[in-house]
Formats: sequence, structure tokens, C-alpha cells
Amino acid sequence: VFAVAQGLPKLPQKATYKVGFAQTESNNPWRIAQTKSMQDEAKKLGYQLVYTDAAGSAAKQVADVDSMIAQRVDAIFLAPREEKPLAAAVKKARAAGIPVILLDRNVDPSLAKPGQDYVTFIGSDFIQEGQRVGQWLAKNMKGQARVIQLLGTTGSSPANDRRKGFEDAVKGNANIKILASQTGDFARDKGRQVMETLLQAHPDVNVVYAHNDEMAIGAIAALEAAGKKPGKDVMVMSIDGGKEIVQLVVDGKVNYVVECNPRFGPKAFATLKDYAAGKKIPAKIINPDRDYTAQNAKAGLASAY
Ligand code: GYE
Repeated sequence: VFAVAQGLPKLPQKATYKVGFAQTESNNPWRIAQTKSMQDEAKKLGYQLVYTDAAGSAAKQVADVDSMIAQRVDAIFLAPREEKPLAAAVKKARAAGIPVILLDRNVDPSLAKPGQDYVTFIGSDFIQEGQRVGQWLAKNMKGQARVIQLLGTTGSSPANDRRKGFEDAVKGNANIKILASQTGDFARDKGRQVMETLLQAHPDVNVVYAHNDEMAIGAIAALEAAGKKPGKDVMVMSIDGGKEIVQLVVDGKVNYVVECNPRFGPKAFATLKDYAAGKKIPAKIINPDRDYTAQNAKAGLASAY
């Protein structure tokens, strides 16, 4: 499906651009790797990158986009923290004549549309990521699975879709029961705290599905503090695939990880150039994701972010 560039602001072809990158937070390796990839590519191309860090606040991110509009950047790369509040920011930029490309998270599709309000979304298929975790569990679980699900940031597209994909994949499977689902805000320490509390209410848990590595690593700390062996007594699964978690797969503490690659730079800027050249841009540009198990984790370690 190709986006019709209907009413989207045009981007003139120039030798260099001043481009905004409105990042959502910078407190974990995934975000740091993504920012570095964007900065490296901008530098390589000789573009000026106006970088902002919303520090985990949707309200700050809306203000960050406002300031980019005021500075008259040529285009904005936006990693929207939450689906709804950032849709308005996308529309504001468009009204100001500045094209927006969404990176890694989406906005609510009923509030803003590719090809009309923003150019395109570049990122992973989060529903498919969740489905892959559910399918792997269904295939590899011996006996009854009693799952605790650590959800990502409330109102963010990866949290909504990783939940949906997983729950759809295990629905109707009599061997898989979800004991509890609670947000850990994609953060390590929050993941640990939530897991500690949920462990007390559900001591019979034998599977943890965390929407990202950070929360899985936090959950592992809580499991170990409670005397349980992650990867053995309790199966651990997550999404992202950073070096730290891939090493934990090698160590046998994590059983399954679906990759979500944060290295957006080359693709993001190539898309910007294609847009300026008047090429047709697909409504979605989906990154291919690998996965890690005990069989391939060692070999994958070197190329993990
Ligand atoms: O999985 C998580 C990060 O939006 C896809 O956000 C991204 C997610 C990623 O904080 O670790």
C-alpha cells in the first residue's frame, strides 16, 4: 500500500538539511543505540540534527515538537511516546508545512494517517512480535503455562500491539493461562518492582513475558531474589534483543527473544531523501526482526546492539 502524498508538505531537494529528532527518553540501551544511529547518519550526510529528549513525558515531547516548528527545521523524525497525545503534534507540524516521519512507535491511526498527516511510519510490526512470542511459547511449553505479562508504557503503540499479538496467539489454548498483566513502563527498575509484587500474589508463575528487555532484566532480579531460577523454574521471554539479554540467553536465564532493531539512522535518512526526490513512499516501512534462542544466541551476540 502506498501513501498518496495528499496535502503533505513538500520537502525541497537540498544539499543539506536541518532535521529534528524528537526522542521519547534516553534511559536505556535501546534508546541510546537509536539516538546514536540517528546522530551517526546525520553526521555522515553532513546534516544538522536538532535533538530533543522528552525524558519519558508525552507533554514535554509535544513541547519539543513545538520548538522544532518554531526553529523551522526542514523535517521532523518523531518517536511518539504515546499514541494519542502525539497525534496532535504531528498535525501541528503538518499545518506548519513541516513533513514528519514517525520512527519506531506509531500514533493512533484514527487521529493521524500516513500520506496525509505524516509521511510514513518506520519500525517493527509489534503485533507480529507479540504473536511470535505466543507461538513460541505454545510450541515449547511442556505442561501448563502460568504467565505474568509485563506491559510496556501505557498508551504506547508497542505496548498495545505486543499485548494484542501475544494474547491473540494464545487465546483458546487450554495450556496457557495469563495470571496477570501489569505495566512496567518499559523500565528495568519498574519491571523489577512490579515483578516483586506480582510474585507474591502469584507464586505459581512459571512464565514471564516482558514487552522489552529492560523489564525482563528487572524481572530476573526479582525472580532470583525470591529464590527462583529464571530460564529454568520460570521461562523468560522478551522483545528487543540487546547484547545484555542475548548474553542472558547464552547463560540460560532467558529462553526466547524477538529482536526489535533500534538502528534506524540509514533507513530514516534514506526515506527522507526519497521523499524530497518525489518518490512514492509506502505508508509503513517495516523492519525485519530476527529472534534468539539457546540455539543461535552465541552466534548472534556480536551483531546485537
Ligand atoms: O521495544 C523499548 C523502547 O518503541 C519499539 O520502546 C520501541 C520500544 C522498545 O523503550 O525498549
